[in-house]
Amino acid sequence: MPTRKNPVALITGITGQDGSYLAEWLLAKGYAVHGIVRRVAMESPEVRLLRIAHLLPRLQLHAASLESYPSLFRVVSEIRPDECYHLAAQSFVSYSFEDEFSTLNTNINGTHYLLSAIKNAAPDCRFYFAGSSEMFGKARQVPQTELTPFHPRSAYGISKVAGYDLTRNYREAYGLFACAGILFNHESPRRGLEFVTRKISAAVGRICAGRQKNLHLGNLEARRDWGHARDYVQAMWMMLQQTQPDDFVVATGATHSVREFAELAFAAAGLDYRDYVSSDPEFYRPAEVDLLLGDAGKAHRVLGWRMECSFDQLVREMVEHDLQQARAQSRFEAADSAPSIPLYKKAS
Ligand code: NAP
Ligand code: F7E
Repeated sequence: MPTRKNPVALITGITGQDGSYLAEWLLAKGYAVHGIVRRVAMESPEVRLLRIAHLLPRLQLHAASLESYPSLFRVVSEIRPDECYHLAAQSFVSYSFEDEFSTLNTNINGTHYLLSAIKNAAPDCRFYFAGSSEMFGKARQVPQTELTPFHPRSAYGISKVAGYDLTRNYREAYGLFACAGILFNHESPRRGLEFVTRKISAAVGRICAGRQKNLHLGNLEARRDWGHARDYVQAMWMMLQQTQPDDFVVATGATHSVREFAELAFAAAGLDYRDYVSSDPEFYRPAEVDLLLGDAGKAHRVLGWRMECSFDQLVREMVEHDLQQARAQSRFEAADSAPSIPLYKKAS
């Protein structure tokens, strides 16, 4: 564990869903929190830094590129962090079918450059890699544990297996305190609008506000093990507080279908999803993963990690947030002031 009075944390991907919750968690614990962002983010902070807008006065942001080893080395050398949480990635699985190359380049090289920079400039820094249940893909056993073999089914999954192997190898070959979390899907009102849960909750909000008429989804029978991002970032931190570096599955241990999510989300607003939702082949994937269901037994035993938010609470929180957002957007437009409404609420 860090011995400095105010330990220093560096987060890549701090502008994303997990980065924003993790930054809140670390600030509350007294960390000095630094984040790596793309240079363009500094140019249009009102859009690109939306999820961390409420934290900005307490954060120190650095422009650097995942594609550039020198830029990462410079930031790591300057800050010499106690802990580094590597969350930045092209994280949308569907997009990785459209552009395998950028997904592989960003996700694999970015992880490699960062690990190498830490090894060379801050070898005592503890490192967290954001692994994914997508690494299991065509899973050979259900539920999946840390010992389940990987069989990724997308460039995204492949990139995460490579990142996982790089992390393990830096631990074994160079003695870095490097951990990989194998996190199953986790959602929140800060989820990107392209992911199915937020696509649904945002549609419910817009339909109730009269801004949208229906919702086209892909495979309604696809199932996921969905938890709340706020609970999952705590597991990341817990991994880096152990005496030995190790890898952990983080999951709820229950799955639900996209159909069930939609049913609950529309019902939370008093609507019947069957009146609005249709399945459109456009949103099907060329290859789907098998039943991804996580066994977080090791995280429970070793880390003492527990999830607090149930599936029902998660759906309700997302829908309530998006109902408010859509209503606020309509009110502003009616008043003809039409400022852009933040898609994410402040700390919750
Ligand atoms: P997210 O909301 O999509 O955030 C991704 C972050 O990565 C953003 O800050 C984004 O920056 C940054 N990023 C993407 N491409 C980049 C590039 N080329 N250069 C620099 N930064 C780049 O993802 P998340 O849900 O918070 O997930 C965090 C991490 O956990 C990701 O690595 C994801 O693959 C992994 N993961 C997520 C889940 C999940 O269910 N959420 C599950 C397992 C693993 P911009 O804002 O500038 O785009
Ligand atoms: O899809 C189905 C889709 O895009 C979930 C990322 O955080 O979690 C996330 O990846 C399921 C899939 O997330 C639509 O086919 C149906 O079966 O919300 P998603 P994901 O692909 O599971 C993993 C763990 C990560 O690591 C990733 O970074 O929902 N689905 N209809 C749809 N999906 C989308 N996006 N849109 C639809 O209309």
